[in-house]
Amino acid sequence: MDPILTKLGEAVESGKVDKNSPYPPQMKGEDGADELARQALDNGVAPADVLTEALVPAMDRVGRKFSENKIFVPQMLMSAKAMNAAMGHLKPFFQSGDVKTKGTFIIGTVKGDLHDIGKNLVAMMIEGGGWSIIDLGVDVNEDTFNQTISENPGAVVGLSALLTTTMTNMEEIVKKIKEVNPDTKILVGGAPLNDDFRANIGADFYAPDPRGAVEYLKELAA
Ligand code: B1M
Repeated sequence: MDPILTKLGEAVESGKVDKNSPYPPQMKGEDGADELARQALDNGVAPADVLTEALVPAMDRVGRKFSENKIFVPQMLMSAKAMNAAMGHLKPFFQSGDVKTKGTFIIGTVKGDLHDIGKNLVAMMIEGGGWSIIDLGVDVNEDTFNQTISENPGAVVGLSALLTTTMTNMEEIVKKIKEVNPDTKILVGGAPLNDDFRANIGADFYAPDPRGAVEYLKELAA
């Protein structure tokens, strides 16, 4: 593998956004994901290789460490930020169609619920897994989900809920999505959920953390 891609992967895994970024302290003054992604492209590395050989495996390692409690939310956010800095250089290639994404993932926190930290992490990790993301934000109702699905046929949907009171809203939303768009795959997550709840409301998959969500989408795209 091109040594720049190895360095880029390390920068993302460590959360080194750019040269001026003070985090992590042991990488002070070194190039970050921003500069390394640019250099890789300028050196002629294919944009798809930047994504699949550096960014995706790095975010995969980050997801695994988070699941194993070896890193925590702040470190994961820094890695996601570094990944986004690198993605900024790749976006023009995605938009021009030179690089294909694995699919579209529509995500939102269900109506009545304003918690978005977990949802944002899941969205960033899935983007790092090579999907295009439509983030509908928080307090999202069934009509908005259905409208967005009809505009993006084949998209996978992710619902997040953090409150026991909004879990019931999740049930309503799943029901309406399945009524209007029966083939849509729905992934659910959030601290109060479990797989029994997922089965009761008729969603397709429950992921306890971003890594579980990425793994599920990987299987769907295979
Ligand atoms: Co709220 N809140 N909050 N809150 N809040 C909790 C959730 C609560 C457990 C605190 C408590 O009482 N101990 C409690 C819920 C109790 C319950 O329902 N049983 C609670 C409450 C009651 C409330 C209010 C009702 C408080 C009030 O106003 N009286 C109110 C509700 C507002 C509303 O939503 N309508 C409220 C408000 C808020 C703030 C706005 C102040 C703020 C949210 C800020 C924001 O998100 N932008 C907030 C916060 C920060 C929390 C706590 C402290 C932290 C939540 C968080 O971000 N965790 C939380 C207590 C706690 O968890 N310690 C609490 C970190 C985040 C990374 O984890 O979101 O679980 P989490 O996401 C995880 C997984 O769940 C999973 O992956 C993530 C990473 O592992 N995951 C998915 C999440 N979504 C997924 C989707 C997937 C897959 C995996 O696929 C699609």
